[in-house]
Amino acid sequence: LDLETELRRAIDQGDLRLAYQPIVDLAANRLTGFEALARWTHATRGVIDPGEFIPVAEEAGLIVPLGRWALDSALATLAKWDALAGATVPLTMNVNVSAIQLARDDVPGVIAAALATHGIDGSRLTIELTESAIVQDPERTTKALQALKALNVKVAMDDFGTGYSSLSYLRRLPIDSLKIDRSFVSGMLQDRDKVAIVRAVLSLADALGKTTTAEGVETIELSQTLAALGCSHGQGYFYAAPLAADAAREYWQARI
Ligand code: G
Ligand code: G
Ligand code: NA
Ligand code: MN
Repeated sequence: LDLETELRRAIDQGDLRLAYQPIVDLAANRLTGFEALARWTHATRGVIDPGEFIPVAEEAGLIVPLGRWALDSALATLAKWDALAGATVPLTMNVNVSAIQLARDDVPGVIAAALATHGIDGSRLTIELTESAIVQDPERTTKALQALKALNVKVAMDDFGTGYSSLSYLRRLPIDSLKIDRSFVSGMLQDRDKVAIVRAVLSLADALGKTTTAEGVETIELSQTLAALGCSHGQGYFYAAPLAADAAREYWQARI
């Protein structure tokens, strides 16, 4: 069977899982939430990377059911954690939304329904969009982001600096935060050019009133340097790799 057929079946059978990577407030060294990342463990092929199956899902139109599943599943996890704690746990959830999903599905409607189903306040959800989402269909993206704003849902620009979109979108669109791509962060202590880029992004974000999350924070030195430069949040192996749901629960239970 080809990957597309197998992926279709995996989505139908509920074989995909979400992994959860911690996001930390750098200045306070405090856990604030998780990014949900899709994982597919195939019976014979083993773990297949999202870098491999997300493009297949996008081409085959499967990104719509996959994206709906990811949103529902991530919010179900938050609701489960709330129930476990007997109160609303002070954690946020980031979910990736593909450009093609945004163009083909009623993403705000799907999100509104999932928030209601699981009793989650919109302010606890952040949608991570890549710059390509904006380039693909600026008008539709603008409408969708405005509808998300009405739900109090936050929007983060993922992999910031690696795409092709115009900086003017940052002014025009309701984007709350920038995720600084790992390629600029890892190794930045040994590379003046990377530091210059990170500083420039932080300065831009600050001037525009947006928060920032550095990806690929692998060492304590990086976390301290980024905090000193004014980056608000960090994510990376220094804190934890993406964790299975139970391990993520243990992670926050030990810290909250
Ligand atoms: O987990 P990993 O770092 O390998 O993920 C690589 C990329 O795959 C992420 O940066 C993200 O862009 C994408 N990805 C992971 N999970 C999802 C998902 O549920 N939906 C979409 N659209 N992309 C995802
Ligand atoms: O940036 P993007 O979301 O595409 O990348 C996500 C991928 O990066 C995931 O596969 C995740 O496992 C990986 N990742 C997460 N944190 C780190 C890190 O600190 N260092 C490296 N090298 N990879 C990381
Ligand atoms: Na992402
Ligand atoms: Mn990313």
